[in-house]
Amino acid sequence: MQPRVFSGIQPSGSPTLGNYLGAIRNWAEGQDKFDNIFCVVDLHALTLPQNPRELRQNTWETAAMLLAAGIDPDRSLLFVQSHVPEHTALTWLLNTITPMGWLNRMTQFKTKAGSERDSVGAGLYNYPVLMAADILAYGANLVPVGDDQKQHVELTRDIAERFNTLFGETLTVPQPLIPEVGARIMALDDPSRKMSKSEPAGAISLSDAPDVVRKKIARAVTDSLGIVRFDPSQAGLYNLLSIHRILSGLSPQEMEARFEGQGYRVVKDEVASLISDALKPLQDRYAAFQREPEIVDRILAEGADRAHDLAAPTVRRVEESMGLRARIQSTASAL
Ligand code: AQP
Repeated sequence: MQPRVFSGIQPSGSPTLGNYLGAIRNWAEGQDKFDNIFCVVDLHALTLPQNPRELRQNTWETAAMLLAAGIDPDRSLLFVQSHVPEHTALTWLLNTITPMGWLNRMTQFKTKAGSERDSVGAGLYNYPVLMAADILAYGANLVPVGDDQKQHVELTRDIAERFNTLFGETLTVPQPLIPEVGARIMALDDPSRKMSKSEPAGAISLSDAPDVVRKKIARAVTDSLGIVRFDPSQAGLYNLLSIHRILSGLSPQEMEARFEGQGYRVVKDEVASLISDALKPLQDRYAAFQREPEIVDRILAEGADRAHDLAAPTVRRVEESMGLRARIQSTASAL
């Protein structure tokens, strides 16, 4: 049997080049190697304020983008998180065995809550437990994610191990699968911060037209050294060269030789062209889904039914291990 992978993406804005290079592209490429489950995690998006109309729109757009990026419904299960109630049911159960101290250590909460720690919703604090439920409900073996989500997958492992120790072997303990290159694409306007869909100023959206990509890359923050080296201390340039490397397949040495004696403008022009060339087929397929949105709706409806069939037995086992459903069972056996 192939190892099962589970991964999700939040519809918290337009998917970005960071999401694509760090996650979606690898999901699409790995489809023949794994038993694949991909999810648009709208309940996670709700952990920060969302406009309901925009959330609905972003959920559809994100699902259609995944399909346009090559997620194939014949090889992968694709659905929307809130369409499968087992995710929230399992979250509650796992919450009861997750120590607060573990959640206090999560860096994403610290970054996202910032100075608003006391006023953000409790859902933001519980975000990692919902993510653990997503993964554990399907018995996933591997979780392909960008570097930023590694800590959450490690927490998922801890929760699964704690559950198994407390109640007996029930949950599969997953492993993170982090890409060697592209695990963290940085914001164009501030290369010390990762590119994020909720901060569009520093992001390339997967739907950006070539002229928009060119303008954004031209404005990307670099440095005043004027030497093209593949060196993390030149953070802005390093980010652009990392994008180049993934899309062109050139090694760092080949890139340095190619750009020797050239200014950053040449690098930026090439990076912009590589991005637009990579996005073009994806954008064409996305436009086709926009013309026939019912295709996406049908794939998501079928995906939710199949996901429910897979997750329900796990949640049932978890409930029974924890001592729930006892009355229902004894009534049933008395009949
Ligand atoms: N900048 C990035 N570089 C590489 N990988 C990235 N991912 C996100 N940003 C980058 C990976 O994309 C997948 C989906 O991410 P997500 O939507 O679940 O949540 P996120 O990591 O919080 O992504 P964003 O774009 O930054 O969303 P917002 O702005 O809502 O917080 C994950 O595998 C993630 O690692």
